[in-house]
Amino acid sequence: MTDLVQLTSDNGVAIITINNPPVNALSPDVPEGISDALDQIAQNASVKAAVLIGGGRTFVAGADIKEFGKMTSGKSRGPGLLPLLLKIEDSAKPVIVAVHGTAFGGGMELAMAGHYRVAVPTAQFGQPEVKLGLIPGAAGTQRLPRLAGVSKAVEMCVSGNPINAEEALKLGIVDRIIDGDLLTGALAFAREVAGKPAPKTRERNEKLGNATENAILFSAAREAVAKKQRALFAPVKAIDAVEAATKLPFEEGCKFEQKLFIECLFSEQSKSLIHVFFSEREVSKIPDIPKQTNVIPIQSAAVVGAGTMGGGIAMVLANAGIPVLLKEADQSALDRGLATIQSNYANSVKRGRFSPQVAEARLKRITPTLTFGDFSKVDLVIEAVFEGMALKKEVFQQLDRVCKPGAILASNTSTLSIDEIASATSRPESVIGTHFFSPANVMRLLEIVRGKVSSKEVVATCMQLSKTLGKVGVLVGNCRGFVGNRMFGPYRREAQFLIEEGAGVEAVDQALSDFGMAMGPLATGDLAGLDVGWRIRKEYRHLEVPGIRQPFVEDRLCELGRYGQKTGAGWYKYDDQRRAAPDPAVGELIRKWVEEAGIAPRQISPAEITDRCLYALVNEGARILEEGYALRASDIDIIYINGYGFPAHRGGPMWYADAVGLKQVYDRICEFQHQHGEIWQPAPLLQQLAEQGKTFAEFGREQGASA
Ligand code: 3H9
Repeated sequence: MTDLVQLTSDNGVAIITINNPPVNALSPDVPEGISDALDQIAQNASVKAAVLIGGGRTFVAGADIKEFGKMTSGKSRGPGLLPLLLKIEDSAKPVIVAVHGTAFGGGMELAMAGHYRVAVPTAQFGQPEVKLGLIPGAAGTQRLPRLAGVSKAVEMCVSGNPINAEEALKLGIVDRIIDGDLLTGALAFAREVAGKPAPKTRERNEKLGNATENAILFSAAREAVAKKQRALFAPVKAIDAVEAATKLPFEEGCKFEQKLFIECLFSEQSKSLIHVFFSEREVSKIPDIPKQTNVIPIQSAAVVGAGTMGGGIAMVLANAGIPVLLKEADQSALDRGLATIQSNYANSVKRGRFSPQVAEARLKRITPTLTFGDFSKVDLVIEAVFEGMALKKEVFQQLDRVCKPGAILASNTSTLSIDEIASATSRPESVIGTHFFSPANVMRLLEIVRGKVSSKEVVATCMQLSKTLGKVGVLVGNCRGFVGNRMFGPYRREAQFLIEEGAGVEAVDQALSDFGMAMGPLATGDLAGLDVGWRIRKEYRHLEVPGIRQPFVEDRLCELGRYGQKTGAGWYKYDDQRRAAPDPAVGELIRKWVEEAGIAPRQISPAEITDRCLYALVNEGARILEEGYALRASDIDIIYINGYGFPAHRGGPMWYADAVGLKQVYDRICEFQHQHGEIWQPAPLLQQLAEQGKTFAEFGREQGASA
């Protein structure tokens, strides 16, 4: 027996308890511990059945993901679960698996090897491996169709989404829901089945369907994957593996699954997605803010400004159960804002996302107001007024007058200095940036901008609040554009330069969407509104270095009133459903303007398009990292994946650069510098790491960012 697994008994029923906090992952020694327990149970005549249960907050969340990196570098042979699962299934005494929390991945596979499964009503079951670029690797693709049917098995293995206990019961994955204490219920179940012949999942073939139906099902699944998960490797392999369950004997099917699992494990996509998994959890660790830092309870909030952002933020708060005041300067703006919120909720109800009752309860939490009257009661205010420093300062002066001491005063600014905004108050320590992304109720990213004197409590509260709101909060420093938009500037600048040098509008967007970006940079501009950047460029023109090349085509489009989707025309033209179509008029205009500017058009390859745009991101990311405005390279990756549509299977821009090799990225940037001038000056950190043969990830570790 190992320390991670305990064996006890209760009146003739053995209890195997896995205790590997926090999530009982199947780390080394856990499978061995279960195996030892089974040996002892087999030898003990007084034991008639066994319950396998997880200690702490969950059953088993899967294989230990940390081990995968060791497996691919040859330092570990991995969990080797298959023999253990056969041993459980072959146990002469029935094994009842008792599930609370999650039975995910290897945990689900472990549960399916038991003869029976019981679960609390809140338990969840899933094969989420595909989200890590993997497929189930311990017979999940072979046992799940035997328990739940082929169609459900395909759905679960391809989407990675879990199901609840009630559905698992209906499907035949779970045999009984236990309403009271799980262990007591599991022991009672064990006594009922002890001594009776126990079913082995691997021998249950009745749900494996027939060849004709299966052929239709698999071909539909492949078509759907080709449409929705076109760039991904694992979903296709998951289908292949489940299909094998319907065609091959169990042992052969397992061998086939193993082969595909290993292919996935060694793929760049899986390495990238595992990086994303850990990075997303790392973001909440702030080196100078200990876990026990006091957090301010947020029981009520207010939002200033009921425009697109303000309204969206009010919805996010209301959706999380926080009552919120929504303030506007005049009645008509307030009415417009509320009408948008109402229609957003109505749409969600129409799409079946939640019931009309839920929508009504959420809407009720939003109280419209034209005054600051009730602001003295709230714990948090988020300002989301028009992006201009003078107006923001005016609002913060007002908030300073009306809000109670200790209330958090946050700004949703996307570009302006938090310190300057804070200087309008007598309590800059309570001021912070909470930069939501549009649409605020959909996008997961929340940049939390730490001012020079934002208190640790305020930072810790906002980091925790991001989780309550269902967002990924990433702490960033107060520089122009913060992290995301600061990097987005050079990225979009390159897209425009490429256009001015001869690339077509669609060619630029296509190259980046082929790379995996959710949208091309020009279409993104149209969505966000080209006038936003135009206004910012005008505001900051005085800061530009004289003689440095600036793109001009987008400004010209704005001068013609082509602001993007909202005006029906930008880089593309749009119908009244906001569907984009190429606009030959734009091509003509560009040709004319470029000729006037004396630029000779040339052929530009998709590879040059992606290198120029992506390396512009990376170069700026390296500066941000060096200047300390992001805590770690992986934080930048999380920002780009959750806020800018960067493909998760590429791991984020900094991870992508590491994967390409920083030397290669640096050399290419030097080439661009040679061709296009100082705008491509390589970031000193990039040069240093490239010369040392290191990665951004190693730089983070050396700085102790993850401490
Ligand atoms: C698999 O099973 C392959 C198999 O087919 C067999 C192959 C042979 N391993 O998310 P949280 C850590 S693939 C290692 O903040 P929550 C996590 O990093 C696996 N560590 O909590 C964090 O650490 P820290 C399939 C893990 O309550 C801490 O636990 N399974 C693992 O919000 C708390 O995590 C999955 O993909 C793990 N498997 O959510 C499930 N899981 O505190 C992945 C978690 O140091 N896990 N950690 O930052 C999850 O989806 C969520 O963690 C879960 C809990 C829903 C379980």
